[in-house]
Amino acid sequence: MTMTDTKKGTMDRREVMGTIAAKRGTALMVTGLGSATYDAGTVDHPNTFCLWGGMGAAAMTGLGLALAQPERRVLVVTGDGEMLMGIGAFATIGAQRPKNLAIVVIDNEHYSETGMQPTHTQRGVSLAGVAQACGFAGTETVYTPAELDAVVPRLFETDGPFFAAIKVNTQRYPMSIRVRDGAHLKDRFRENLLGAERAYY
Ligand SMILES: Cc1ncc(C[n+]2csc(CCOP(=O)(O)OP(=O)(O)O)c2C)c(N)n1
Ligand SMILES: [Mg+2]
Repeated sequence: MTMTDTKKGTMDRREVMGTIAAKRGTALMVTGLGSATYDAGTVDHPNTFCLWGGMGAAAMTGLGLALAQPERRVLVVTGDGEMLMGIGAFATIGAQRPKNLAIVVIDNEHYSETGMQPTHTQRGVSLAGVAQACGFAGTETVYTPAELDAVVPRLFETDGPFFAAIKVNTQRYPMSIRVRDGAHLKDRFRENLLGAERAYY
């Protein structure tokens, strides 16, 4: 495989999120700060835990959840900047190899929230290449809706860990989510997953 990604993305990030969310079933989802969390807010679900200000922790949060909940599928959806900040997570996930974990990066090749500074993926750094080198069971870089449709079932059905970088265009959307209280978001997720009895003790 080529270890650099140089083609440009044309897909719309909100359509990508909608396509993934439509197939999530009972999967638990963790979203990284920035646009991935705002995208997820448009398809809000109590089984989604969004990181809301902490950068670089989405994949590791997903790993912890996947290890704690081996019977559930866990999907992390984050941005290229957020993933680059926590890039060591690939090595830890590769060492643990949780079968129920998939990571998606919605890769616009920019730090959108802070003003569209280019990230290293714009210069050809391949996150899929890093994930593959770290021992992920499957990795893809996705450019087209047809490729996306082929990848989505692999997020939820095949043995992981699986990684997909989904190249999108640079469209920016309003940066808002309906529920902004981090403690509430955490409690909502735990209660939905564990039941009220176990969520707080
Ligand atoms: C430790 C830390 N550094 C910087 C920031 C500021 N920050 C918030 S969002 C963001 C950009 C995120 O970029 P990316 O993950 O690519 O998301 P997207 O482009 O989809 O918005 C940055 C730099 C932060 N919240 N925390
Ligand atoms: Mg980005």
